Amino acid sequence: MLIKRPPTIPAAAITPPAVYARRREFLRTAALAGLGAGLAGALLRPGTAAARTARTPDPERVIAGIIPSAYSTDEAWTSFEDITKYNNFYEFGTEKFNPWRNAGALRTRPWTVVVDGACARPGEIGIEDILRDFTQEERVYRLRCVEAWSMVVPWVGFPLGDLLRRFEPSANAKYVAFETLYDPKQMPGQRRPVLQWPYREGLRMDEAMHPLTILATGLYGEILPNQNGAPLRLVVPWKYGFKSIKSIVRISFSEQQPPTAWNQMQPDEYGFYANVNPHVDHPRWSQKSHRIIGEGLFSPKQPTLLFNGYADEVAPLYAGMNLRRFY
Ligand SMILES: Nc1nc2c(c(=O)[nH]1)N[C@H]1C(S)=C(S)[C@@H](COP(=O)(O)O)O[C@H]1N2
Ligand SMILES: [Mo]
Repeated sequence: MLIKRPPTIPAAAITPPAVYARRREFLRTAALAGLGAGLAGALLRPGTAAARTARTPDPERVIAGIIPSAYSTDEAWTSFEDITKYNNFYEFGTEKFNPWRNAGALRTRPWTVVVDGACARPGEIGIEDILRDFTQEERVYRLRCVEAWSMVVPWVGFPLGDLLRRFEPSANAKYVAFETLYDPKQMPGQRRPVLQWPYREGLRMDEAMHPLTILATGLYGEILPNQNGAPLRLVVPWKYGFKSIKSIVRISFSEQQPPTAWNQMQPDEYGFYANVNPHVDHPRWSQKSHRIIGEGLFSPKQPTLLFNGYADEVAPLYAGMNLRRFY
């Protein structure tokens, strides 16, 4: 798909004052948190600054008190336009532009997430409590889709493990299962059996507790647009996009590996682990390289890195595992 884009506008010409103010606030918070100049410097790389200035923040949607995360990459951010108009969210249609067109009417307030299964304190938590109780961080992560494109997204979110611990998972909880809202009235895609609804995903417990795994509540400093999985979605930066389940209403601890929407549909195409891995091809295409959305159809392909470049952090999770078998 060819994406048309306006010519690049010099950052300084269009940077709204609010963005400068927010950037200064990041630096102050970073200094207070003792994160040091390296991180503050990374946030100010020219590419990063240019990408973020393409967006005038919507004051109604800004999330207060966001702190920068030490886990961020310093790559240039994909534009807000590309992040919000090129999505997979089959509940709103199977074309990349469908979620942007169709997800607007989804009601994301009030919103409750049930947490149950193998844990000592099953219960539920509302989205407002989630935003209040868990420190919201800005985490710039790559998101890599199995179809050979990637984005660099300034997510807002917090470690999934922080939320899971509150419900006291049992020692025999080996997996965590996630479920999207099922509501065909609001999600027209669910009126057709494109996937087995509701959309489901799962992680092994150690993957879920890894500090790189986050629940995202926003992007570009604002609450999540519906098409990106509002009000709460998973982001696992070393795995393929489909693991990043959107609009989550249930999280369940389990002793058994849970079924996932893509496994149920096409077991040999979409494995449970779905680690970004250039050495294991998808049955229908190579996974050795990909394009960065926003750099154009004719931009050079990037070599895909093992675990999407996060190997130093996550390779130990898979020590001794045959990743060809568990793909
Ligand atoms: N509920 C739900 N979650 C979903 C999907 C979906 O169709 N439904 N698509 C997945 C796929 S295939 C990808 S690539 C990512 C895309 O996330 P993005 O729209 O934020 O880029 O969402 C994932 N999460
Ligand atoms: Mo995907």
